[in-house]
Amino acid sequence: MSIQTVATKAFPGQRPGTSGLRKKVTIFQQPSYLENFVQSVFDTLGDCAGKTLVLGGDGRFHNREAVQTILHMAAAHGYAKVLVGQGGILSTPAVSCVIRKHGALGGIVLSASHNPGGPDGDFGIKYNIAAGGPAPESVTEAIFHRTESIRQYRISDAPAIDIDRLGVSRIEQMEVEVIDPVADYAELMRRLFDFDAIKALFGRGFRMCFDGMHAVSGPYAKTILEGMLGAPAGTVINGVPLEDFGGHHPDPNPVNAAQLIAIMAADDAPDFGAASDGDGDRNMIVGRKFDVTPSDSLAVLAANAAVAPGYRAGLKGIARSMPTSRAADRVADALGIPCYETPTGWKFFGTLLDAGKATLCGEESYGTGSDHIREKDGLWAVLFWLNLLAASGKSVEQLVGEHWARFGRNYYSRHDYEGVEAAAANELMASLRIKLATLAGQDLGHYVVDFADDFDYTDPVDGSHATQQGIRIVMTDGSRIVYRLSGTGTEGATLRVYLERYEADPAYHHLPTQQALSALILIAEQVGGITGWTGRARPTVTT
Ligand code: VG1
Ligand code: CO
Repeated sequence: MSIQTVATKAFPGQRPGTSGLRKKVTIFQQPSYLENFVQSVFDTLGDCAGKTLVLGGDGRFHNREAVQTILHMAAAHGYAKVLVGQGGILSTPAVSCVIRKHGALGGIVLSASHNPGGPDGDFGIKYNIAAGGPAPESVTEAIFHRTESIRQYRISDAPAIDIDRLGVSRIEQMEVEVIDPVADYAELMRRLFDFDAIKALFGRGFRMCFDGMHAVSGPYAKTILEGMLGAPAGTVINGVPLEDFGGHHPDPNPVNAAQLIAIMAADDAPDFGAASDGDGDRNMIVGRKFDVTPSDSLAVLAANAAVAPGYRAGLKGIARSMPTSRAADRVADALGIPCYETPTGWKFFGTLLDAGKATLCGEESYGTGSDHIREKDGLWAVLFWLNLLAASGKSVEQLVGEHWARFGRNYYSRHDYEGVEAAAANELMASLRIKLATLAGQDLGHYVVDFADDFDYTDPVDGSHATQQGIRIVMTDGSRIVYRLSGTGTEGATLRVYLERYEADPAYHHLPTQQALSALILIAEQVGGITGWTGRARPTVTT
């Protein structure tokens, strides 16, 4: 056994996007592709002697091979120890939890999250820092620059080690500890939520359906819901992680989680439904014949946070990504706490959480979380809802209806145009940027434009700056249209159009969402020229 130095050539395009480097599996299977990126991470970190690394992924195709490669490279880089999830499995929130609990220098998450998996699907890799969250852009950019000039990587030639058996083994001088992927995470959840109350709720015959979408959250949900909380066996469906997610898109929205939506629409529907994504950091909340938008979910949890023991002391602040609806802002106002607006991507919440400025965070893309870790957390949100349902004795629909009656309703929808030609998508954005200066004051029929800009963010904690984070057209009544290009896709470009309208009057709180937003949808098309640029008459996915 010895450490080898292997010559390599740089690959173009190894720049991390919204959440890590995501590419087709076939690209990651090229010799040295993963090695180059990992060596660039290690080179950026510098000396790792005596340090601990956390390693795991969502179990998608290529996960196991990648785990072995990274273990052998970590051994060649001087790490004292790697904590790896059994079978190479760790959800994204579990990685964050384990890094923090064990004082690791950082962690590597192997996932392309909600993107499809399998030999023809996507793979991904992301580095998380000691606080437990995704590396900030200063670090991801440094890693990217390193990938452009890399000439060699180092790796141990020791044989592959068994990652299925719990316990400690060694590669060179480095200790490898295979850990239970669920234990640390479950223990944290038990401290945050009133498990006795939730247990009593299930004891009273409360029924729920959790859709693991054949992704990583299945084992977590089974242990916590069916094991610790006594939910009946069968509460978790599609609970076994598969390398190709059963051929589905592990993206918990009403379009991709059609099976759960059908179950929740049946006459004998359970009381509560939920789903999580590929790597377990997203959540969708569903009531009987009633979907909760992620933006509303954040606002409802914020307004009721005190039901959960972990949040009884109150919230320090709320943070949401810019395109997320402003429902949470109204709650922050009522609570007399600040509400921060950040660019899309969980990495922008890290500084606010570390500085104690925000307690809850959320994104419209089915992401919710808090300062308990530094990633969004799917099962955490589900447990928070269960805690609220147990404490209130109300249904999901009742809780949301009462929330709207108190705060008003922010009608909200996101229209995605997937797999659009990248050049056309960029031109659409460029042509919008040119129009920005002339939009303010324009009368667009139902609405008058208050201001229009390209969202630009200065982090209030570390002063770092992010530009071109989404074009927003804000109307005088607060309604908004936001256009942005996705940073997580691997094929062409995806245009996201976010639409929001506030309605104070409870008499108008029960319109179909697309109908309530129809005037804004028309304006989004007129101003953006979406059909002209993309050749698409309608979005591929509407959530
Ligand atoms: C999308 C979402 C964003 C989320 C990101 C990672 O990014 O819009 O809110 O943080 O995915 O989520 P984009 O750039 O495609 O819009 V996950 O669960 O895929 O790690
Ligand atoms: Co995810």
